[in-house]
Amino acid sequence: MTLRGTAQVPGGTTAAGTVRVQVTAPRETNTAPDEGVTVGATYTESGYSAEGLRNGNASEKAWSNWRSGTKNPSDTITFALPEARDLTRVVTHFHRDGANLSFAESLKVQVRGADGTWADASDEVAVGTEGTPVVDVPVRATGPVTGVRVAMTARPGGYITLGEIELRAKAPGTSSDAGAASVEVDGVPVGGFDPDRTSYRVTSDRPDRARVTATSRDPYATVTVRKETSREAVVTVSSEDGSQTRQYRIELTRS
Ligand SMILES: [Ca+2]
Repeated sequence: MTLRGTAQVPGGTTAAGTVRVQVTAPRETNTAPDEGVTVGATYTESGYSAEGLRNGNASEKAWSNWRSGTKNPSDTITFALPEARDLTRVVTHFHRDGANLSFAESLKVQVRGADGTWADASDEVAVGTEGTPVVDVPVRATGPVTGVRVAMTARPGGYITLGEIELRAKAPGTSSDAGAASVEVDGVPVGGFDPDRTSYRVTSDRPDRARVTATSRDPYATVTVRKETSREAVVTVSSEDGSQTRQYRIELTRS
């Protein structure tokens, strides 16, 4: 939908403004690597960094809470998001540190709501010791969140190493709309254009020189115009997600 209004320009003048709102089905992406996301830990072994938990590489030893002597009974990784997001799942990739079972015994996900308060977003989830655990936790949240914590409880006397944490969140989907909004011949919109009708006959003073242009219904779709013959042009609209294409055949006749 398109909303039209008036923008107030500093200095007292106004300008016409247009906002186009496109509603799509959401898709899910990992928001942790996004610009502006920050991550920290309650403790990190020297030489490692929580920052390595959001670099897209799950199979590295990015973060460790090893220390000499008594090990930490628990540690927490905290992400801050630059804007509130609809979080769906948190996926924690542990790292197997040689022969050591360097995994948490259990973990819990907590989220910070738009009001700034932290709340549990999962129960305590057992991590297990088979292979290299990947713990995929669905998030319970009543709305968008601005922060995420993975609170880990260590195995008795053990330490923890991690490769990556994914923050799966809803993101705008891509459109499959391959319709044209209008087709123009020499800048004049084709009369009676209907996005679902794909063949037109248009009169022109000079059909061989007529310039055919088109505008897609979805601004993220791509439009190409090809002159098939001196009297026929084909407009092709390809949807943003690449799944759909539609061709409009414009026959040009002498007026
Ligand atoms: Ca990593």
